[in-house]
Amino acid sequence: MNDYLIRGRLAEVDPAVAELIQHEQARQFGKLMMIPSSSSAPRAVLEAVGSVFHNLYAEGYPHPDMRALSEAELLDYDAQLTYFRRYADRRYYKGADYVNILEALAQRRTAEAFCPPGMALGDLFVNVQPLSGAPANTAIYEALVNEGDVVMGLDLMHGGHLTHGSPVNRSGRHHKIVSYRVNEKTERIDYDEIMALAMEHKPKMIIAGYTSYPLAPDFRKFRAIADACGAFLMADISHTAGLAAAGLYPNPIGIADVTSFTTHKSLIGPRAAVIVSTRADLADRIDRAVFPGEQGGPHINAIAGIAVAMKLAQQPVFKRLQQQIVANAKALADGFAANGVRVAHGGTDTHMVLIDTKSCAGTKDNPLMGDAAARILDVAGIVANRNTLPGDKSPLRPSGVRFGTPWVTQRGLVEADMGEIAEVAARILKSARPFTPEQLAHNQFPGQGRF
Ligand code: DSN
Repeated sequence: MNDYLIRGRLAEVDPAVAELIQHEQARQFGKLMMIPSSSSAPRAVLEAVGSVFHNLYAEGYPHPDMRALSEAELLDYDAQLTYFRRYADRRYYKGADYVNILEALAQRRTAEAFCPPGMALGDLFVNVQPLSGAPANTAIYEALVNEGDVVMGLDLMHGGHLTHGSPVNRSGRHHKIVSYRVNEKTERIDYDEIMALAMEHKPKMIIAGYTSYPLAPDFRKFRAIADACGAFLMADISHTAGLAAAGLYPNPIGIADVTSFTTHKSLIGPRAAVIVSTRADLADRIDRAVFPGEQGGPHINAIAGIAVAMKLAQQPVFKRLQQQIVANAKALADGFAANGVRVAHGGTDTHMVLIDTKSCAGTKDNPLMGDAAARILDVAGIVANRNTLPGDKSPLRPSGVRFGTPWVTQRGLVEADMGEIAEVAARILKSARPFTPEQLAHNQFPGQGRF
């Protein structure tokens, strides 16, 4: 049989998809990509993700003894393959000869990148199989709480993630969620309020770490609250894992019972996630909750990408990148404030800035809202996302836009560029005027309709 279907290049086999990829490449290159959960995966990561590891099924885990091996010992193929052929492994499929080495390498490098001072690599139990952040968090619920148990997380509208108890997510449907909120005046987390709420409702798990709250939490204060009410503490640092690995954001590992994070945001790795626990008594529960509880076969190619990303995350150049990401976010926030745009939460400690688009244009009864603002900015070449701010009534009518600096920093932009972006974005948003189709047809501005 002709091997055309196997060996044909994409442009020959499917010119339509090949063209779409080219358009997308041009879009990513031609615009300022400022969605804080996005970054540009290094070529080395993409090579690993696009490798033949993609072709495998390997349900199960590497042998637990491999946790104790150094990178040199893991890469001693004679020793590893001899052991594998003599004793086989815990996988449900044969053929995991190299998968076991790869997964153990990804686990070890993750431990190296995130091991806090005073702990040993062996104290960290790392699971690199979650397909992404939501499945990772769902597995943690599966491991630590039962249906109907009380769980506390930050309200979605104030910066929590869907999986932190939103009623439209299964975390919210299957558990009794008591959301904490930021103080609406300061727009900051209030630990006394959280402690009082926790003592009143006695949650079984408390979640710290956020999706659209730009300030750093104090994980030790959360630990004290969790201890006081007898809860597990789960940290979700999906957004800030790159910053934490570089020492620029508090590292919850060793403080929280369990920490989850995606590897494709500030960590600039593959689309995947990791769960780390420092409690030996929970490690097996978490592994079983990921597989077979939540998932089937892991994406081995993504695990290859994690191994590469965790090596990169330990390089000095990665730390410099993360420092610039944070410096750029602060410059962006300052730039917006200097141009008369209200910066929500009073600024940023991270890679993320939220602005209040109501402060840019419109009236009290018809303000510029986040969706229209994000649409206008996109047309102008600045890609960000609409986002709720404290005080909003519905996630469908958010009054903010969320910006992030990882991708533009990877492209070499610095503080002065952020000032320019803030100035241009402010000017564009402030010149927005509402209109009706009739007014538009007759070029009648300012109008009275919708933005
Ligand atoms: N959807 C991601 C974000 O943009 O923050 C989180 O999962």
